[in-house]
Amino acid sequence: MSQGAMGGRGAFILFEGADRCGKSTQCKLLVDGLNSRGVEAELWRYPDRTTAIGKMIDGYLQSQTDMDDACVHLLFSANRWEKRKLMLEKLASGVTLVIDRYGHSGTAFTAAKKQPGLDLEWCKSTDAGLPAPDALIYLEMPVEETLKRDGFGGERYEKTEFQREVVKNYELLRRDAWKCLDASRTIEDLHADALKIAMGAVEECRTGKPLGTLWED
Ligand code: DGP
Repeated sequence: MSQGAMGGRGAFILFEGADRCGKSTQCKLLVDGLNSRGVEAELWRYPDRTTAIGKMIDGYLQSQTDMDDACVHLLFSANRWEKRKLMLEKLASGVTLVIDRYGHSGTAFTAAKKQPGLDLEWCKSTDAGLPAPDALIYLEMPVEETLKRDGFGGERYEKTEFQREVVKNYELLRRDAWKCLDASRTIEDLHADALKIAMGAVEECRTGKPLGTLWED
């Protein structure tokens, strides 16, 4: 029986971390793990490059286009707002969403540019009111380690100094409720922990935990 059929809403499980920390692998494994335990789960990621806004972001990330820093921040944020309604519908119907990046990336990455006016509070403000995650799994890894991983270096933000600033911003955003996992552990170990955290959140949401909003914690 699906989660929706059993009653209760789905959970919003968020993965955050610097580039190449292993989020995408863990997101996929978690969705498979949840589905195989009878929890209907979907994988989402931000930016969602399939929408019209997402295509503009994609062009920017691949350095095909240039854009004002505030403007591109607003596009990333709009990309989350444009999917809010669907997100609420999915969660209400009992589907658990495993999401790769969200407003926390939005703030950590834009604020890392250190542009006048684009401080943490301004960056956060454009996402205020979006649904908040029920569990935030933060994959921690020294920037030096992520640099050694395959595929690093292709896109606009994949530069050592920039990633260091991103990690500093995550530290400023960090809350006690975050589940911080050492991303240098094995894929299997991380998955086991992520699954435990996610199953806990799924159960809480099924039994009535209300959905929060950013940044009310
Ligand atoms: P990904 O598809 O997860 O590799 O993300 C693409 C890149 O965009 C990555 O370097 C992180 C960055 N990013 C993700 N979300 C946001 C956002 O909301 N704002 C900014 N400025 N950057 C973001």
